[in-house]
Amino acid sequence: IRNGWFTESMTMWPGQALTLEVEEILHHEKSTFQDVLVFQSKSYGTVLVLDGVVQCTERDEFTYQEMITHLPLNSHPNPKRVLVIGGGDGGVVREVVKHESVEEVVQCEIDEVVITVSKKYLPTLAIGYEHPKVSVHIGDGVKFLANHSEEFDVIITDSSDPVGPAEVLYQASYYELMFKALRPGGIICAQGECQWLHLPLIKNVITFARRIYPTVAYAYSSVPTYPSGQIGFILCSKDPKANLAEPLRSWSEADEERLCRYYNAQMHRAAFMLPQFTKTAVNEA
Ligand code: AAT
Repeated sequence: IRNGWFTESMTMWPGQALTLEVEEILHHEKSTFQDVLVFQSKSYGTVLVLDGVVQCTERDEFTYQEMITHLPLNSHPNPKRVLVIGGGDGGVVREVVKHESVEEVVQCEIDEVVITVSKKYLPTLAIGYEHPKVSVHIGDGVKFLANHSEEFDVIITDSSDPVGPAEVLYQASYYELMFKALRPGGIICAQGECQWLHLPLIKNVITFARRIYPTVAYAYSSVPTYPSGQIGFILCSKDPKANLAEPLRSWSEADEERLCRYYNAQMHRAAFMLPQFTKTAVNEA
């Protein structure tokens, strides 16, 4: 933070940086795993930053949390048990419990400090933790998965970038563990970085995902405060006939209006329509 402005810079997006005007620093500490910063911004509400990288802002968090959740959940015929890896702010579990079929949501977050500061400073996200269907496990997602097989209908990996504690979540071995932890017909959805910045990384993940899962697809959404204003999602299904781009279940228009601010059935389909350079890269993977 310099002269009242926070600048997000990182090796993963050299030569560019998002800058937000700061009104007040609310919290700053080094946890066991990462540098945790929460500040009040001038125009994006409260902002959560881990290791210098924006994880969410109050103003635009809904686009990411809704898409990473409702794309896989509405592509599943009857999701009952859902696992969330990461997602310490609580926004994803808040979205998961909007699905009435869901009986149980388990979250595995590595850093308890992220949960604690989110409960204090991001209550509209952390409200997810108050739901009786949600239980939280503190630990590494890879270690957690190693002890679970054929248990979950959907696994959402709401992870930070592959520099730091989330590096393990971008490896083939993690995708194999998720496959094993899924029930038949299960679906995974993972934070899939940005097509403008990380095409080689995206291609690499899709390549090994295709060796493990019969169905793999890429989708993306607009998020103003993520690098280059977009973020992607890697979706895989155990079902070889699955068409992830077509929601199997959808809400009525009235329910879409009541439950969502970004997601609707049309945005679901649209998210899988890729610009040619991305489509080519995904096809080559
Ligand atoms: N919904 C907010 C967006 C996030 S949060 C990512 C979370 O993943 C963090 O709370 C972090 O502590 C957690 N995490 C990192 N590594 C692991 C791990 N190995 N096991 C479990 N949880 C982990 C993502 C923002 C994306 C930013 C894009 N630039």
